[in-house]
Parts: sequence; C-alpha cells; structure tokens
Amino acid sequence: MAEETVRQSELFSDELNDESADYSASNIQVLEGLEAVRKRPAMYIGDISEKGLHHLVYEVVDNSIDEALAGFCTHIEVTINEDNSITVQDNGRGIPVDMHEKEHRSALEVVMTVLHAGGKFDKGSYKVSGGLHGVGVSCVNGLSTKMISQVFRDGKIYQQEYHQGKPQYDVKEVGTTDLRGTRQQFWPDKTIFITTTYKYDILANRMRELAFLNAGLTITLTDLRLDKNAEAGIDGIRKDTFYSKGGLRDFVRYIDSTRTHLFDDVIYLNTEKQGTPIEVAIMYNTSYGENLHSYVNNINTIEGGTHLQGFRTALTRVLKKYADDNKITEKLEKQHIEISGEDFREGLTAVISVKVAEPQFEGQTKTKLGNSEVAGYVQQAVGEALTYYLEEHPKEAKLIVDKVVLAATARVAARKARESVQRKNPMSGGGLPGKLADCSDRDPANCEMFIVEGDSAGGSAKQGRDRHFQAILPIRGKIFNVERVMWHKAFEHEEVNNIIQALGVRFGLNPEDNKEANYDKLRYYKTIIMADADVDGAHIATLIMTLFFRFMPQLIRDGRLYIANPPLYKCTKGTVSEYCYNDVDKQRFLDRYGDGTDTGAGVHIQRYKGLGEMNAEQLWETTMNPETRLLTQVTIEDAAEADYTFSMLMGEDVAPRREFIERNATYANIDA
Ligand code: 0RA
Repeated sequence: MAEETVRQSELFSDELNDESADYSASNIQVLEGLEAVRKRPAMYIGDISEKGLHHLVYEVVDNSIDEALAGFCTHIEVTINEDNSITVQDNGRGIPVDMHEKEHRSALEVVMTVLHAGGKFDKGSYKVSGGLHGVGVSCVNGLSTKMISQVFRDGKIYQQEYHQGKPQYDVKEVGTTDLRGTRQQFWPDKTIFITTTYKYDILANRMRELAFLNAGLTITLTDLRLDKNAEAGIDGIRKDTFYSKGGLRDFVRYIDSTRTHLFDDVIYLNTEKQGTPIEVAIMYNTSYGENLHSYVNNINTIEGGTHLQGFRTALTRVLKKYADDNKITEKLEKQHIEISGEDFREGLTAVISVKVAEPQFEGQTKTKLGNSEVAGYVQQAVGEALTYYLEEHPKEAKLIVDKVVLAATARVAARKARESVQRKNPMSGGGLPGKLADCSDRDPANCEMFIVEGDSAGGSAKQGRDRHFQAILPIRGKIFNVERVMWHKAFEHEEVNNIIQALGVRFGLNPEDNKEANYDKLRYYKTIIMADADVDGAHIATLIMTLFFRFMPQLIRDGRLYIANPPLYKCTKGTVSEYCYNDVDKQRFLDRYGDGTDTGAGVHIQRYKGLGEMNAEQLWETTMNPETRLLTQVTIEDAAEADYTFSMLMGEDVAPRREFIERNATYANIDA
C-alpha cells in the first residue's frame, strides 16, 4: 500500500514529462482530466456562478438517484452544513471499494478521480440519471478544496479524502456501522466559484422536483446555518422532507394547484415502450395558457424535443378524431372555423418524463432531446392512454372538447378583431408607441429600456436618463393580468401593446409553427422594470414579469430582463449622506453615525415612498446610472416552480399570495 500512496501523489504532480516515472496512459488521463476541469470549470458544469455552484449538489445527488432507480436506495439526505459545505448521504449499496482490476486502485477512488467513470464498472445497471452535463462526481471533487467520501458496506466504514481532487490516502477502514450507503461531503473551491454560499430555496426546488420525478423516493434537505435560517424568518434548523407517492400525478396537481380545474381527474400514464419508460400526467384548467413541462432522465428539457413532439401529435390526433367522430368539426366548419393545434392545448398543464438510455441532447443549452425514435414511443403511449381515457370518461371528454371549440371560436374572433384594429390604425404594425422616449443609439446591444410606473416618475426618468442609450416607457398603473385573459386579447390592451411595440418583437406563440416570439428585431438588450419599492410596485413588477414569462420567456433565459432597485431611504448626518436600499443598510448608517436608533444623535432619515419623490438627478444617481445602480436580473431557475409561483401570485386565492410576498418582501418595514 505504501507504494500505491507514492504513485498517487506523483500522479498529481506537474512532472508530466518525467520519463523515468512509470505512468500508464490511463494514469495520465486522470491527471489531465481533473486539471482540465479546474482550468475550464464552465465547460464541465456550465458556469462558475451560483448556478454552477448548485449544480455540484445535483451532480452528487444524481449518483444516489441512479442507485434509487436501480432499486437499492429509498432515502437521500442533503445537508447544508454550517461552513457551507454540503453532505449527501444515501442508503444504497455503497460505492464498491474493492480493487479495480485495470486501474489497480479502489473502485471508489476511480469513481472519485476519473472523469466520466461513475457506474462504468457496473455494466448491468440501468444508468439513466446524470447531471445536465453528465460529468460525474469526480468533477465535483476536482472543484472542491476538500472532499470526503465514506462508504458504509458490510458493517464497515471506508473512507478516502481528497484535496482539489487529489486523494490524500488510500481508501481505508475507519470504523464499524449498521448503516449501508454512501456519504459524500464537499467544500466548493472559493478560488473557482464566484460565490460559495448555497441558497436553501434553490436546492429545495430541485429536491422537490426530483421527489416528484422519482415516486417513492424520500429526499430530505436540512440547513444547519442558523444565521441564514434566521434571515428567512426560521428559528433554529431548517428542514424539509420531499416525498411523492403519486409521482407526476402529484407534480401536475402541485403545479396547477392554484388554478381552477375543468374537472378534478389527472389523466395519467406510466408505461414503457421498447425499454423506454414513459410517464405523463395531464390536467385541464379554465385558464387560456398552455403549460408543458418535459424531462429526460430527470433533466428539465427546456427546449423540448422529440418526446414533446410525440406528446403534441398524440394529443392533437386523439382529440381531433374524437371531435370528428362526434360531428363537432363539421359544425365548426359550417361557421368557417378550423381547429388548430394550439386550441387543443389551451388550459392544459402536463408533465412528461421519459428515461432514455443514450440521450442525445441538442440545442443551444443542450436541453432538447434529439433521439428520433422517442417521438414514436411517446406518441403511441399517449395516444393509447388518452383514447382509453376519453372512452371511459364521456363527461370529461365533453368538457375537454367544449373547451377546444371555445378556444377555436375565440381565436378566430380575436383575429378578426385584430385585423380590423390594424386596418383602422395602420401605424400599429411597426410604429413606436407615442409615449416612448427612445434613445439615439441604434445598436440594440448598447441600449436599454426602462419600463416606469406612473407618469410623474416617467417624467423624472426622462429628464434624468442618458438619452444616448436609455429609453423610457412610462406605463399607467397596473397592466392587465395575462394569467386571467386570453393571449389574443393582449393586442387590444394599450399598455401591453406599447411594451411589445417598443421592444420590436413579435410575441406569443406563433400558431403556424408553435414557435415562440421572434426576437431578431429586439430593440434593447436590457429591459429594466422600475417600480415603487412597495407592495403595489411589487405587484406591477410581477405583472410585467408574468407578461415576459408567459409570452417572451426566451428574453428571460437570455438574461435580458432586470428590475431596478430604487433606494428606500436617504440618511444624512451633517455633511455625510448615503442612500440606503434596505433596512440593513439604514441600520449600518445609524450605528456608524448615530446612536443606533432612528431618532438619536442628529441623524436625518428621508424615506422615499415612491419613485415620484425623487428628482431627476437623484433618480439617475441612485437607480439609473450604470456605475452606481443596483439591478436584479430576472432568471428562471426552475420553469415548473416558476409556473406554480406565477399562477399562484396572479390567481384568485389571496392567502398563498400574501404568504409569498411576506416571505420575499424586501421593502421598508412600514409596508410589511
Ligand atoms: C455501482 C455498483 C454498486 C453501487 C454503486 C454503483 C453505487 C454508486 C453510488 C453513488 C452514490 N451512491 C451510490 N450507491 C451505489 C454496488 C454493486 C454491488 O454492491 O454489487
């Protein structure tokens, strides 16, 4: 064993060209492998921001999920430790620790230090999981200052520790145990990641999603950081247990829980075609939107792909046939109305999950399934299940088809209305809204547009801006709630129309090809929502975000939507004055220049109740000047969760909305 140790430490030295050392080809690959990961981390985990940081956890959890899919693991425990390290423990068989024949090292060490080695030595297993990039746990190891692997097998605890991926000793026995499974703890490398602070909510959303996607698996998430928990208003340790018996049946109910349903049933299928497991759950609600969420091997396929295509085809064909058989199409044709694909999906919420042995991921973000055979499998599976459902449930079938007819009728009526509006006002085609104060630069990459609540704040913003690259679009009060209205109607709404026209995009789903809006003509690379820092302002910002999320999600994915953060206070003491953007900033000022209270020791606090209270110069200085302002970028971490959140925020139910706003509020205490 002593010899092993020496060899391994040499293996990770930089003396690659040392001819005298006895390196085998595979050993050199090991060295290059993890060095490469540290040199170009983004190539392996996407990026080195918060997203990449959280990706490390998913990568480790994925290995445990594979063990669950193989049928040997029922429980995964994820812990955020006090020092921001992460522990993932499962009750599976434990990673094998015996000698790897070819590598002459413990199998555990191979898994932990060889890129893409995970599961390779276990041919019989059905490995379908794997992070988005499928890089394996060795990647996490390489990007961690320290990692400790423990395996509980045959009554013993085996352990190995790594620094930046380098083993510190051979796998050794460190004790006895009644447990079975694998425990991984890692400390993300601060010299690699922009931030190493984990966010509970981001991990919780993914663990909830994984529990829905893998029925019967229990995932617990624990946060031992008392300070972070206190910030979230939680006293002591924070913990959630995610478990779903019904799988996607529960998932679709969760996503759709704040909408009104056409009927209570979930249309559900769980089957296999040619060795490809397929699970689908469908609900119909009374809204006008279509919400499809698709997964391949537990990965959210944001760009869709063949599985989604198979689903759409089956849905359209089966419902069309039902409508034909019941003479409904005939009736519509007499009114010159033809049903189109989108009509079948209005008010539909569905989750599609397939497990593909060798997935080909395509598209810009590698989240589009390319395997052509899967389209046929899904189409067949959904076709059979839906046909059967309609036969067995005539009442529900009628409700669905009535809704389709209504959608088609309304769509045709809306088109006629739009055409007549456009005929009357020929400018509405390509012109810019009269209220827009445009910028002079014509290169969209340099330009930004502020959507400003209220005419008076709009006036200050127009005066305060840098007119070269900043455009101002004032909007009046609340724009309409896109969650509650058919999207065709958006064209009839002035404020929404102004936003769309100013952006220069064709928005919404294009009925011809079901593709999203066309962004080629986008006039500003940044859109910045500027609203008051109070509950009303938050509501307006949410309405605008919903508009983007539902009709122009690609703009959010491309990182083009922002929220401005105006200050809440201006604190002055003598000649010193500072803008404070939250209560923590204000307290810091009071502690520094006063006696810590709002009134003591001659400190003056000016509280801004709205944007309108700031003059043009102040607005520029605090909120618009790129040198000094604070912008929040809007992101979609998790589309299913965002779907749930927006429908909840925009829905009729007040209680969950209030709770969400209270939990996420960052306004001054006065409003809370
Ligand atoms: C391959 C074979 C065996 C276990 C595993 C992989 C395994 C890997 C991971 C990663 C995280 N948790 C895990 N649990 C198990 C066991 C083969 C055997 O015991 O016969």
